[in-house]
Amino acid sequence: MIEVRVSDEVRAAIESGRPVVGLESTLISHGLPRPRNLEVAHRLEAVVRDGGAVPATVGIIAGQPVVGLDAGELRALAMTDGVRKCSRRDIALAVARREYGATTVAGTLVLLAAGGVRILATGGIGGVHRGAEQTFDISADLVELARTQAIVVCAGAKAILDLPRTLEILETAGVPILGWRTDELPTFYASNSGLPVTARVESAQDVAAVARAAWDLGTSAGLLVGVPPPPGTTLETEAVERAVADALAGAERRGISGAAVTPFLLGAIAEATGGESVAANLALLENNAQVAAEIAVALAS
Ligand code: PSU
Ligand code: MN
Repeated sequence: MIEVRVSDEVRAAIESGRPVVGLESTLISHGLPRPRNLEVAHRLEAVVRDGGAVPATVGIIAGQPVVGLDAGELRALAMTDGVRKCSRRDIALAVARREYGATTVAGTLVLLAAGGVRILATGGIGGVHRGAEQTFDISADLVELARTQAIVVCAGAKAILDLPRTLEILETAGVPILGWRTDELPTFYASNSGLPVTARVESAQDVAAVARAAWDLGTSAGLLVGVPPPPGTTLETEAVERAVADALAGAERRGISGAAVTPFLLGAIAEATGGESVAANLALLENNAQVAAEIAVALAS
């Protein structure tokens, strides 16, 4: 079992059955530009608190996995170079070498499970990359969702991915996608993908009931909640598609592969949209954190 340091506040909340919401840190270290990334990290925690839950941002500090980073630790992950992007496979490396690590959705799920937290908010999950039939680039987020009893609240999967194939893998893995007051999978920059969710949910109680039923059944998989980005913050689909196509071509030209692909594409799209994608990203992150808090409160009651 991995030794996870759970902060006093998070531990107290878990022990007394109060709601906790996990937050990942890769989006802070590798997904957003400085110094906005640190502001966002604090803002997401504040949103969770306003929603009546305790935030537990996850990361690895000098080799120590932590559930519930403090302000200094958040700053270190946001502002330091050379932070390792940690999916499940990378955690042991960061621990053994006493490194700083930012956890992806997959890495965060591993550490939250060790710490006893069952709900996580993020922006968009990783998924099947376009061209995966050639590259086999499929995010470990999907594998971890398939084997962790947790709720992941997100704005769907990002338009940089192959969304239909991502849905197919989730179906194979036994992970339902609950559409938050929507019938369609959100695509991060847009609320409509034309792709159906498994079921529509109208409330946090609704989500909590499905999760309890899944866990009571002993199913090992997680649940995904897809929350449409807030109105007025979405980007025009055609502009996104152009930016994605250019970013993908750029990645190929430069021979970028593996864990570097997602951060590269996000950076290229931010540049191509003049930072509009970053603004959209922030809006939906807050929105997702708020919905996750609501669900955590429903789960705890
Ligand atoms: N989506 C974003 N920003 C991000 C990520 C996803 O909008 O920074 C990060 C998440 O941490 C996610 C990870 O878990 O990218 C997936 O990376 P990969 O495709 O290498 O598994
Ligand atoms: Mn990958």
